Amino acid sequence: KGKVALVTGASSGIGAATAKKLAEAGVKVGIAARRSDRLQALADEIRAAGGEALSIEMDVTNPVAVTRGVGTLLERFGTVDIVFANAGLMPASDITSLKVDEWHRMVDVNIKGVFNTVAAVLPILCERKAGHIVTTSSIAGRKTFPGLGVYCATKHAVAAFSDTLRMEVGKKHNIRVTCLQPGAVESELFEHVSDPGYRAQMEGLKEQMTFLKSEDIGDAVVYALQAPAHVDLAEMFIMPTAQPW
Ligand code: NJP
Repeated sequence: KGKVALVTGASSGIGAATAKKLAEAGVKVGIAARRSDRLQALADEIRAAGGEALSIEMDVTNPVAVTRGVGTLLERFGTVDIVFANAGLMPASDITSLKVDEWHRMVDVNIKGVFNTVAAVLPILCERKAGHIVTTSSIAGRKTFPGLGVYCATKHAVAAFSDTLRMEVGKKHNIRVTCLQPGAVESELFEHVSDPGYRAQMEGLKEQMTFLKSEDIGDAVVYALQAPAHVDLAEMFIMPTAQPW
């Protein structure tokens, strides 16, 4: 309560739901993404419910924009305590399709976006010797799946980065790091699949099983944040009950 969070990927899905859960728990949220109309609507919704929110239009692939975004958060709320580096995309396709532009976009957003976000806030948290960084990896950061080769590579990278960060900053700077590894979650993620075969396959999954709700991930984040100070939920592997792989 009374803490300040930066949430990336907050214009839809997991980020938006988590921002609302944090605001309900009394956290002041900086909600960041590129679609400012979505962010404005979410900020209005959070304020109407009695929370505090600041909409921050920023592209996580641009380190200058991320640093500027963190600056506006600091101007408005004075500090930052929690960072949820969550923005990501998953345009599934076979590696043999050579959709190299999509590979690069995933590397830029899923990996470098996390690096840029963490880099912009880490000096502040280290200086204060307090804070909690939450990243969104995936079940695809633990295993591999055909059609998701590059996505899996990016999510393995996020898991490796997060765990190393945890080891480096936990004792030395009193900063906790939690890496989320969700299974299938209802969101707009599948809408960016350009390969028609994988698009159909992923849409078909929704008929085969009940996905997690984005709110379920928001609850998990709040749970990790509320753990006693000596407890770091380093990894959270959260699956729909019905997911068989
Ligand atoms: O997807 P979606 P999720 N700069 O599409 C933002 C991971 N995950 O909530 O910029 C800044 O609803 C985009 O905002 P906008 C997944 O890999 C998911 O499911 O306005 N922001 C939007 O807010 C990802 O890391 C599942 O377009 C950028 C958000 O990212 C995270 O969960 C399973 C951006 C995407 O929201 C959230 O994805 C799993 C940029 N350049 C992991 N590019 C799942 N859904 O099943 C995109 O294991 N965004």
